[in-house]
Amino acid sequence: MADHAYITTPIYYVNAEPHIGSTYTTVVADALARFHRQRGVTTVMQTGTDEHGEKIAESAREAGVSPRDFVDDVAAKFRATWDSCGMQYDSFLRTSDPRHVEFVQGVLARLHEKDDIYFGSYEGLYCVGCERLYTEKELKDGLCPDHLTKPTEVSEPNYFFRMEKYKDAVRAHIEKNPRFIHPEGYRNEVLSILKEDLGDLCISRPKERLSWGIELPFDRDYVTYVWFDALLNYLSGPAILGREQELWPATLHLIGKDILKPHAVFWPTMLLAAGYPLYERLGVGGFWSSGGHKMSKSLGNVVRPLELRDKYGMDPLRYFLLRDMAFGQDADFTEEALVTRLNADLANGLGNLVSRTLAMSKKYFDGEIQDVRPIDPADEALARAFARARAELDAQIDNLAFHRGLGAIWEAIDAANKYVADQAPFKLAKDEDQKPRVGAILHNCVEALRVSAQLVAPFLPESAERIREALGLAPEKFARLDLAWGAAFETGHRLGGPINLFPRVES
Ligand code: ME8
Repeated sequence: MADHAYITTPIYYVNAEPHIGSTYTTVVADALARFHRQRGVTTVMQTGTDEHGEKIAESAREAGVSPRDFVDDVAAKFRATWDSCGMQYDSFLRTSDPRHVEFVQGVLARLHEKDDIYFGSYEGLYCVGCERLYTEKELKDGLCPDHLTKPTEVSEPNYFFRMEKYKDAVRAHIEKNPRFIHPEGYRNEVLSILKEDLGDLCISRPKERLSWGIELPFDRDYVTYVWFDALLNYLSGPAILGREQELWPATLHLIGKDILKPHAVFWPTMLLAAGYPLYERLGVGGFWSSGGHKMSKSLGNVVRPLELRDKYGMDPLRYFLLRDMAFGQDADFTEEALVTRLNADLANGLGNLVSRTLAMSKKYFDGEIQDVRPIDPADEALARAFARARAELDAQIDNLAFHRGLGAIWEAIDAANKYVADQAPFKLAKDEDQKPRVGAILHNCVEALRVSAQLVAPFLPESAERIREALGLAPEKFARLDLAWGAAFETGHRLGGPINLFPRVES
């Protein structure tokens, strides 16, 4: 495993409030960050807000407030939402932060100095929703494929970044590094984009038309806007933390498929021009629809994370998002599907294992852990099922296949529930001579719970913590993933009473 993990989410536009899409990418980043921290890797997760540009200025105008007040308000809402959802980010980057502005101006000045930024004429079809120019070929029936709106024709003198100059080097890098863009389908898409004529990247707007941007240090009549400003957040964040040397290159940029081209084409060319090594990996996620339709305010089907958290709890929401979408592919969100997962995997699976283990321990031994011996081959098979789950989880997470990783953990949880049914301690307990074996079976069940809680901790942090508490296990011991089976609990250790981790929801 790498010596550090620096994981980023996109910085979200402040013209919309957090919804299930931004929540998904942030949950993925948070789960991965926790996964690495749990394995002792120095980890930084960064998220934030993208606050400059035409569409933000427009939204502020519509709200009847100044852009500054507008962005302060929405950025605070993002932060508060992620805090309420328990996201453990280490850095929250706002592009209106003066330290970010200064960083961007420094890069602009250097690139201008080496003639990688020049003054030219800007003409083309511009989509304000995407804040970028489109070629005729990229449009669908003359409309932006994402927003289904007609782009505006623009023509004005502006500053350009020499993207073409670095294009071949980026292509060679992607060809040489199969892991650079994941999943492979998006890698192929980028390689074909890079075979075409890209042109250079317009990076400015005349200030008289757009004042809500970052002033170019070499021409105060112009500002830079969205992409040149936003992408640099991944570098300015570590610089603000004073950890640029340690954290760059980023180990993983997580994005949605809508912003593939800026991240896989604009950003690496910018990095090469500015003399930075390229980031290690781009993880491209699919899109959530809502009830079979694209999420939109006008359709009234925008799914809000806090409403779901209040209704079902944050862990069930996290579980559903990570389990029901194969990372990279699209998926559909419905509350029914969430409830199905909650009842089947959480309540019947993990929740059941927790409640029956603690209830039987209480009933037969007053919550006291017994000797793990006598050992039966079934006990060893159970321990092996959890060792396999751990290995499979690590491999699947490396592949960003969260749904499969969780599937591997649940195979072990199912094996544990089957172990209880097969070993039937509730039957053996009727025979006083079998008491030592009943004690050993329950010790194994407690071990299964301990390892289950450790494995699910990055994905279901609140539940893992509740299980840890119920088991009466010290945090230092819980943090150790490599604890041998049977070594976590001394004979005589006291467990807490049964808990109802995931109450069933009637649909
Ligand atoms: O594009 N399903 O910001 P943005 C899944 N500021 N993920 C979704 C989603 C959906 N329906 N909708 C949005 C921007 N996302 C720029 C980024 S980065 C330097 C600048 C997620 O607020 C997904 O991760 O439009 C997508 O890439 C991101 O939100 C876009 O957020």
